[in-house]
Amino acid sequence: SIPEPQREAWKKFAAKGFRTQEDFEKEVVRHVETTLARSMFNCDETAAYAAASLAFRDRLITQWNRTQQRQTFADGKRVYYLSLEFLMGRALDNAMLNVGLKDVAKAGLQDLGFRIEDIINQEHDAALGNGGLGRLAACFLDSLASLNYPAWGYGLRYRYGIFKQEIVDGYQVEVPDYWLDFNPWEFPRHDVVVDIQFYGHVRKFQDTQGKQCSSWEGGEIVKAVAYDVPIPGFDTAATNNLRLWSSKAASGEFDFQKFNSGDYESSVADQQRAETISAVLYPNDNLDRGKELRLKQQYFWVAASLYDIVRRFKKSKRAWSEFPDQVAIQLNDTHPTLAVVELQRILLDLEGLEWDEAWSIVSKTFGYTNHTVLPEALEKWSVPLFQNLLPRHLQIIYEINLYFLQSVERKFPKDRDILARVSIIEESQPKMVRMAFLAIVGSHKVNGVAELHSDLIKTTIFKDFVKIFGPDKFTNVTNGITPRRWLHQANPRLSELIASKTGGLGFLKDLNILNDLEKYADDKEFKKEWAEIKYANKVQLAKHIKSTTGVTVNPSALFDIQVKRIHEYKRQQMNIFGCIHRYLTIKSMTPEERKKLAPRVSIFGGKAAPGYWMAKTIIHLINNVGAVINKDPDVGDLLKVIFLEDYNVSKAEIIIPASDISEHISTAGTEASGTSNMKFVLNGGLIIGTCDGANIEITREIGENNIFLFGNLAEDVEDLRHAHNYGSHTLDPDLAKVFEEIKKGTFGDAGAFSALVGAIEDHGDYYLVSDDFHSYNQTQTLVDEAYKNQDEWVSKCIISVARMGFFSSDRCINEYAESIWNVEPLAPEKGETDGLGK
Ligand code: BZD
Repeated sequence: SIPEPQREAWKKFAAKGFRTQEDFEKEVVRHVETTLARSMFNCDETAAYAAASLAFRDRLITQWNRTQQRQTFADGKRVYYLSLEFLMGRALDNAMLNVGLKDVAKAGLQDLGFRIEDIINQEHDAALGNGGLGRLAACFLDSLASLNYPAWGYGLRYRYGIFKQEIVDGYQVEVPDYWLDFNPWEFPRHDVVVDIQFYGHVRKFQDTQGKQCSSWEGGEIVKAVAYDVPIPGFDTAATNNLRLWSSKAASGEFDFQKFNSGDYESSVADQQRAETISAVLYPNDNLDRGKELRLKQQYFWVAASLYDIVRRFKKSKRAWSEFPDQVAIQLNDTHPTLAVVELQRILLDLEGLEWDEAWSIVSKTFGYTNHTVLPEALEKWSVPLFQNLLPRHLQIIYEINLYFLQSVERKFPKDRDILARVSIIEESQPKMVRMAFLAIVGSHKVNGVAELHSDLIKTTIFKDFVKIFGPDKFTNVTNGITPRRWLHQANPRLSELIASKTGGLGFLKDLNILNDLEKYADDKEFKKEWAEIKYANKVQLAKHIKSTTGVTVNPSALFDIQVKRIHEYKRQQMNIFGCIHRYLTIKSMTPEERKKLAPRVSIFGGKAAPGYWMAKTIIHLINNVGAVINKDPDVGDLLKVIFLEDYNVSKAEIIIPASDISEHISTAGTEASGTSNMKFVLNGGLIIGTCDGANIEITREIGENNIFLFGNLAEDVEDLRHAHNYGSHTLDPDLAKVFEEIKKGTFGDAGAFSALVGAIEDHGDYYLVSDDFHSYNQTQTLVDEAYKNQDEWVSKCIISVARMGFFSSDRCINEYAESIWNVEPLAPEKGETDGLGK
């Protein structure tokens, strides 16, 4: 660092970042003219976006520096959130709002000849995630910074995020998402580089004191390079860090020895192999495929992150026993579970601690969040694959398992089967490492993401572990969403209206303030404004639908929306069968009867994993049904079926504020939480849903008069499935008619949909579509009726929003901080907040 006498000069010239409109404009022009080497004669919207983003990035990095200095100086406990996915969406709008300078930027851009909306729309989404799990991580980063927690996110800097979805002739086509052409939001840290080892072998030896030691040797090295993304908190100078690792060949550009000996191709191949590690996000959600490259990604990211965390800890010169007082690491699902093993290896092999001492540190450091009970999503790795890629880690896992099983045996000497049930190693062919079990054994707390889900994991998949470790190790932290992005940014007019009645933007920091709205639930003037905002949001979505699909929809119709990853358990198939049922009903009516119907637009969106054939078939059916219904003159405005291409975070910001009703209709017990349900209600939409995930707590908060629940309960699912397989299974008569229509070819080649129909008719209807179909349609009729009474409908929406305070991710992060991490916020000093716009 700089010697004391010279520091005055540094302070004098310290970067400050702009505060006023004039300074913002200066910064934009400077970036256009110098960083981008352009001028006012060739500054298009892309360049203006780049320059505005760089101006904000510069401002954030000064706040970032101060935040990091303050945290280092305070030397307290930090949280590290390890997630393979961060579904961040766009950064510019978020930065402007969180820093409180959007108005300044708007005026500044206008003065320079641009409309702020056009500039914001230039940005490519940072789509480094699949769905709920990745977006949750992004909401958590926003809350951690906004609440001033000293916290870092660690992830992978994928060159390709989740694929772009195109719909061609009704089919999903995947297009690569190359998003790094120009990314003004990251800081490459070419000086923060970590060597990561793979393959090789383990050498056993005795040290000078005669202690048995192990050393992992040979194999190959790949470099991990850090890229930092500043995360601004809302209305605070605190700016946290998201560190993403990028892989690079250890030998630099290429291996010069090979090059010089004429082996050019193989030297390039080495380089490419290294870079492949961080090349692409696996596009499967809730499905484990066991591919070697995925395990490589996991170890690469975990090893680099732990190296960084341990290095930071070692600077403080504390005793190792204090590690868990300084460091809390949260495992976002099992994807980072190798961190448990890697920390044990570092302490044992590199730092020379004894096993028990090391293990006591490790198991106090980690917390594990489970996001699913679906068996096909529970991660397992084949032992031979592990043995080859990470030989020393496999040894350590076996040892962890040995000590664990010994303790279980001592506790339950008479239970002969329990050992096989809870073993981290599954005795299959080949043997498998059960990552969830390893995560439980290596963590001090395990949490589910909604009450029902947390109860389910305790009574089903992790039941034995509750017996072994006691119930206190297992807890619930119900998910939340950030109101900054999902209300203020996505629905600025509603946010403004709420602010006008609740005394400013304080509700964005304490969402329980929304309670104040309840007194306006019958206020004529307020309701009128509320309804106007919803209508305007629907007009905006209708425009988007028109421009992307060519279909005209009526903004006065009821907008019924289901947007999420396409999955059989989420039951988009039930929704589209419901649309067909509605269509058949309309067709069978007289024109007089039709006049009484409430017009409806059914909107779908979401990606199918590229290898998930059934999910792709569902997309195909939705598109084909839309093509038939949307041009049927008998139907007109009464029903439109729309599939919106390429659902992502920035599209969600347009779609969610425009909904009247949204669908969260998973088979009871399958959706761990769901978070879009929270977003829809917070934006003044009602929901139709099953008693699943967070729907149950949403009902508890907003009241059962304000939600449309239907379907079988989680506790009955097992019996129903059993009855399908061993008893008689009669198809719901309305569903049978829908199937007849599909088989007739009304929606294109019936053969294309035979597997979808067959799964229900002939193969056990695992997701209980037929069992719930009647209840679903009946409840949709209740929705139609309720929507006709607009006055009451709007009151329901207002009351629901007023009662949504619980679902802020701020509440959720405070719960993690208190009950799992044991960390305190560290607020900036007073002067540091200077210049924050209000
Ligand atoms: O996590 C989702 C659950 O399905 C939702 O119910 C829950 O609300 C959110 C947040 O807790 N899970 C995922 O999104 N899972 C994945 O995306 C995923 C990705 C890779 C591998 C396995 C699962």
